[in-house]
Amino acid sequence: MTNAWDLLLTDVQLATMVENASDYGAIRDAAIAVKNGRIAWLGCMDELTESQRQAADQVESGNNQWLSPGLIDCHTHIIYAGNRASEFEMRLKGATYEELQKAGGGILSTVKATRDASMDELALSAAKRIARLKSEGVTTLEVKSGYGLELNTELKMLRVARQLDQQDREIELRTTFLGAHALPQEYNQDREGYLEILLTQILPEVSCQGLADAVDGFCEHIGFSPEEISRLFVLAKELGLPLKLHADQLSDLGAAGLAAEHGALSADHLEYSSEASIKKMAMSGTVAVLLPGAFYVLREKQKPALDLLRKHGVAIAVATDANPGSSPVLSLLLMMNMACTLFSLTAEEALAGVTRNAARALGLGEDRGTLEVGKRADFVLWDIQDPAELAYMIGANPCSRVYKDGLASNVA
Ligand code: DI6
Ligand code: FE
Repeated sequence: MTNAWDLLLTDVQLATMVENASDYGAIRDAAIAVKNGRIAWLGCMDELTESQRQAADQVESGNNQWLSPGLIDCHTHIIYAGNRASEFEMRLKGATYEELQKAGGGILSTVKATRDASMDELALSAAKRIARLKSEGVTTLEVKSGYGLELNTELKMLRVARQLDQQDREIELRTTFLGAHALPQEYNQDREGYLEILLTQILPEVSCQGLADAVDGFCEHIGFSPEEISRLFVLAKELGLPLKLHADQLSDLGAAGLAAEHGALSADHLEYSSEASIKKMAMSGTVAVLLPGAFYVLREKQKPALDLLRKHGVAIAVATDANPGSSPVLSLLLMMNMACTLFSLTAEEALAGVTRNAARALGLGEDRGTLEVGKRADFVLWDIQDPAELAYMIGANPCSRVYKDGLASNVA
C-alpha cells in the first residue's frame, strides 16, 4: 500500500511548538506518523483509524512520554584543537577575556592548535563533543570555522564539518564561515592585508567549494569594526550566502542593527544591543540568538534586553556557543536552564529557542523546528511529566529516544 506510513508512534504527548500557540502547542494523548523521513500525520489517538494503524509498517508506543521537535544548536564553534583550561585558571585569578586575547592568547591560541591539527584529530575530538549534544536530543547542529584564519585551515575545518555530517545520519551539521573571527598574529600590524586576503581569496574559495552554508563575523573592538563587517557582508551576499553576526557581546557597536540592515538570519549574543538595533531586527526578521553560557563563563553583568526583544516581537533562539574559550559548554538543556534563570526567559520560550527559532536562525524554519505535517521527522521522546522540566532540571538528561528523519537513533 503506497500510502502506508513507515512509522506510527502512538501514545505520546506532543509539544508541537507551533507558532502562536500557547502551552507548547500541546496535543495530549496523541500519535504521530512518518513517511519518507517527514511527518505525514499527527493528531489525537482517537482520531486515528484502525485501517491507518494496520497499514503502518512499524508501530511503536511512546509510553505516554512527551515528544518535542529535535533540538537544534544554532551557534557553536565545536570543531577545534587543544583546550584553554589554563586561561580559565588565569581568569579565575583576575585576567579578563579581552586581556588574554590582546596578549595573543584567547582565540589565537586555539588558532595555533587548530592549524597544527590533522583532519582526523579535529574530527575525532569534535565527534566526542557532538556525542554529548546528541545524547540530549540535538538533531541539527551549526558549526563555525574561524580557528584557521588562513585559507588551508579554514577549508580544513569546514571539510571536517562536512565529513562529520556525511558520516553520521543521526545529526545534521550546518556550516558557517567565520574567517572574520580575529586578526591572525601574522597580520598584527596589517589589518587591511588580512581583510584583503579574506575578501579576495579565502571567502571566494570557501564559497566556490560549497563549504559554507552561511557567513558570520565577530563585530567587536577585539574583533572587526562595523565598516569591516559591512564589506564582508556585501561580498557574502554577492556570493549568495546568508549572514549571521556576533553582535554587541562586550560593547554596543550597533552591530545587531548592522546585521539587520543586511538582512542577516540572526544576530547573536546581544548583551549590549540598543533598542534602535532591536527595532531593526524586528523589521528584518533577524533572529536574536542568546548565548547564556558565554555570559556565565565571562561573568558578564549586562544582560540582553529581553523585554525589548519581546516588545518588538523579535524571535529568540538559545544556543551553546560551544567553544574552548568563552563557552566550554556541551549541554543545550543547561543553556535552556540558564536562559531562564539568568535572562528570564519562560521555560516555553527556552524550548522554542532550541527548536522553532533555532531553525529560523539557520534559515531552516520551513523544514524543521516544529512538529507539523510536511516537516522533517526529527523528534525527541522525553521521560518527563511536564515540558517545563526540560528547562527546570539541571544535569538530569531525561532524553529517552531520538528520531532523525524518522529513524530512531542509538544515542539515548
Ligand atoms: N564570540 C564567542 O563567543 C566565541 N567567538 C566569538 O567571537 C569565542 C571563541 C573563543 O574564545 O575561542
Ligand atoms: Fe560564538
